[in-house]
Amino acid sequence: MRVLLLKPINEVYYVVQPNLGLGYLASIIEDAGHDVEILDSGKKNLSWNDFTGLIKRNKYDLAGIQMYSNEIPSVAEHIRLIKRHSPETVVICGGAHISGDPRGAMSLLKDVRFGFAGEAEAGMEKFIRLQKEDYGNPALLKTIPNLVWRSGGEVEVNPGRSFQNLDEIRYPAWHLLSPNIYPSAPHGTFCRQRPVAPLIISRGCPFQCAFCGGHTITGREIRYRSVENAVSEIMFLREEHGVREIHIEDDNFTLKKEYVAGLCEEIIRRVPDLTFALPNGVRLDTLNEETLRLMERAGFYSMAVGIESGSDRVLKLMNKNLTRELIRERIDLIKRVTDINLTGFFLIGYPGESEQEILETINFAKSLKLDKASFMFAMPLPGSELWESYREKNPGIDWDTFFYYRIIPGVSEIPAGKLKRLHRKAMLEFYLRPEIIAGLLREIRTPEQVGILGRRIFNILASGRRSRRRLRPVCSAAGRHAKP
Ligand code: B12
Ligand code: SF4
Repeated sequence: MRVLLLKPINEVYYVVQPNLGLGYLASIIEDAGHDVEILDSGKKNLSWNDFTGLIKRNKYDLAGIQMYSNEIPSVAEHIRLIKRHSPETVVICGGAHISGDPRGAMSLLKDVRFGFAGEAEAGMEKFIRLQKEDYGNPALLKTIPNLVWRSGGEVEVNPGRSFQNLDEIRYPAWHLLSPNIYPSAPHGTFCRQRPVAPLIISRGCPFQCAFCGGHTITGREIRYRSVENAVSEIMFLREEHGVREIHIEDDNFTLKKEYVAGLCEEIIRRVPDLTFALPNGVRLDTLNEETLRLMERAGFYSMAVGIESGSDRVLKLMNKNLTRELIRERIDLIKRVTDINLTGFFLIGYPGESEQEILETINFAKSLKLDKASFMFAMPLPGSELWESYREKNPGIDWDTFFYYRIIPGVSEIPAGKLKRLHRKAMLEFYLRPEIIAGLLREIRTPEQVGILGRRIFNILASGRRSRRRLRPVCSAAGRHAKP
């Protein structure tokens, strides 16, 4: 079979980095003897015409599309084009959105034949070995873990199975991801060395933050790869792809201090020349002095931390299990024992949060020893606790708004105009301080990064003022992992 794995077209690509999810699946599909192409629309800056030409030319047997919630309108357009120009291609979807709302996703996208909810490696190993005639065989389809499929007028969601032993999963197909030709502004502002590769070392998180949808993909139980398996992949990336920096994208990488210590020791011993960052955010309550010192020795120079709010009441509402006191104490610790560059993640416009509490968050952010801050509007991500209450009250959802600088109607009780002004205030007051600007300037290492910083400053100044553009949705890669 000829298989296309696609990261869809978006209007804006803020972070463009090798796509691990598609890479893992490509390895499995190649292993089963098929031809796979990974098409990262952001990296290729693909136009709709380019995409149409490609599917007309290649007539793929299978097109697998990764789907974040904000990408639904774009995914729908891709599917429309596939069905028009290559009707025989079977379309299959996976990723964050369908993991959080499998039935809703299938009813929105009628031409999607199959989907995968959650980690798809175990299911894909079986699915990819089916013959086309098996696609109509319910007895067979039922046996495929995590498969979402249509049976009569219903959508079936098979029970999930994820690998308990992550070492059993083959490395992503790095030869199709080519980290060495990705831009130098990956997730987490600037890199210190290039090329950069993202890496997943653990999957899952046992916490239950009410705004988080991660568990619908990776579950609530944390599983780590063995130190040997992780370090071997890092060495492979260095030797085969020239990678100099690793960005760990796990949900809760620092949860197990003994693991982190073991990994750092091994990194110091075997790959002392690489640098590491944690752009996706770690929990402050998992960090202690010993781990921090060791991480810095191993080359960790930048990390993001989930803070979310400056109000203990709102932190409770979010089920974050952190307090202002602990947050301040750990940030002081990080800055006292290391020079690690720190980004704080904050959410504003949380349901039940007052204007006064947002102001407390802004003041709190400014009072902490942070180098950067990201203020995101609360999103009821499918599968999160927030989502459950939101969807009951808001049946017609505008998916386009599930994006970091957009306000999703009906989430906050504060009027949208006021919320935008508060967001702008947060960005301006945090960033327009001499010590923060000086810190950003110190991070610059290449002329290219000057341009990136310029664009980001523009984003800060324009924050909350952007117009909404429709159909061709915007994608960014800020996130829980946002940047200015
Ligand atoms: C790293 C990361 C990013 C990175 C890289 C994303 C990427 N495209 O590779 C960046 C910074 C770009 C990013 C951006 C955003 N992210 Co993000 N991100 C993550 C994170 C932490 C890990 C993702 C990852 O690489 N996992 C490792 C790989 C192996 O897993 P995977 O990609 O999920 O793929 C597996 C399955 O999903 C499935 N699968 C994936 N694609 C496909 C395709 C097919 C055809 C099939 C069959 C299966 C399949 O199989 C794969 C193997 O098991 C997750 C948290 C999480 N627990 O998942 C949040 C998460 C996915 N992100 C989230 C959000 C909110 C965002 C943003 C919307 C943030 C924003 N504020 O604007 C943007 C949207 C970007 C976009 N539209 O592309 C939310 C969910 C979003 C949602 N429902 O849409 C999550 C769950 C975080 C959370 N706290 O809730 N993100
Ligand atoms: S936000 Fe972070 S700590 Fe909270 S549940 Fe999600 S991954 Fe876990």
